[in-house]
Amino acid sequence: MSAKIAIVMGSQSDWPTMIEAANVLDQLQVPYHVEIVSAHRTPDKLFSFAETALECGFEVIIAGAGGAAHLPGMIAAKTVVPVLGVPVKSSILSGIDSLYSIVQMPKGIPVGTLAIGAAGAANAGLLAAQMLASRDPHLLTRLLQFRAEQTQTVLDNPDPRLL
Ligand code: RP5
Repeated sequence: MSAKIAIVMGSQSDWPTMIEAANVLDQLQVPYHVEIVSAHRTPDKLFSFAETALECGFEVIIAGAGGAAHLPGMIAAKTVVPVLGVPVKSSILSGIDSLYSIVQMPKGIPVGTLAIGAAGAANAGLLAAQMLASRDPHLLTRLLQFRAEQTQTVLDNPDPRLL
């Protein structure tokens, strides 16, 4: 089955964060495409990736970047495929710069912005899967099972001192 989700990131250094999105999709058995696309270092590749995203069959793009994080917004400007932006935690400003760069899109070009760092990447994977699940009953079942297991884990471990 060809991938309907693309996970792109600005740098190899974003992978330890963005692997969280990949791990969630692996767990849910959802195929994905993964690739480094830098807004600043490979701007022409960014344009060609975004311009061909629809014909490639992508239905959601997860884009992670840090610092002056233009990647999600620039991809969103060049495609109508929904873009989920993940602010990667930067070393100097701890990802506040990434968050502000991604979340403050001007009216007309939306980017769905997640939390900074690993939680944001994992949630981007979950959100992307949820966006596909309305047309995939098997995926919907796996998502509901994921939720049920998560709930049960908390219920089974009520004493915080034991973990
Ligand atoms: C951004 O610059 C990347 O998304 C990365 O988060 C940040 C730093 O990149 P490297 O200098 O580690 O390659 O474009």
